[in-house]
Amino acid sequence: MLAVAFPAWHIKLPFVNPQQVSEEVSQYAAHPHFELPALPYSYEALEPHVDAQTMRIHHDRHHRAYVDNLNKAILPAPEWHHSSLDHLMTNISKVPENIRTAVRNNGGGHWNHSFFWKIMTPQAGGSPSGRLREALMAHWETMERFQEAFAKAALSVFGSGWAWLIADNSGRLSITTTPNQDNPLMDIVAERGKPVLGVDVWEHAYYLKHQNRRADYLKDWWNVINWQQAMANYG
Ligand code: MN3
Repeated sequence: MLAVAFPAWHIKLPFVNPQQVSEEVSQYAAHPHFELPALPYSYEALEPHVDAQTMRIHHDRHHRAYVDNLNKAILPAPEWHHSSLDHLMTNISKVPENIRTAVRNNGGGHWNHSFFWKIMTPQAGGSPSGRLREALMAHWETMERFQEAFAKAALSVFGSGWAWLIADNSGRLSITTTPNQDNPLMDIVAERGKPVLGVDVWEHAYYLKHQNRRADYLKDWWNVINWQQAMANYG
């Protein structure tokens, strides 16, 4: 038996009542759906590898701006008001064209940073085990070679963007990069997959401590990786 649920956004109404739409819009403005998640640790918890001031500005100002601007961007599109963030990412090409760039940039920023905070932890250390370790070894043979390849990709991002370790449906791993706030969930990027690890290589992620030395930032970043979270992401 097929039990198919049709979410509200699939229902095409034959007639849209403008008054009802404007009510939904003002309701959404008063109670926006997307919220800034709390950091899962204190600002200084990742010291000395990631400094407290960077964490504070990155989370409280940059991430907050993505959330606020995402809520503003989808205001005129009530059919997306209650979408999950994952659904928004995987269906970004279906977002109305007049708001798509803003939703892509700010929704991507919200998704990417929510992911990024969790992939770091003050209780870092060790290395991945289980299925993730097997998949990493199958591709790169040693952790050192994987980390080298990942750092190389992260260094290759021209300007602002992200480097990702992603898994395809069969669990095969690969490394990819995205510009700006795009991510591998989006149905508009060249290489899609399930993110396992991701690193922010926008200068705002490292400039205060490392200035222009992205390679040094990446070296420090390995010291705060939450491999438990990466293993959970891999599944
Ligand atoms: Mn950032």
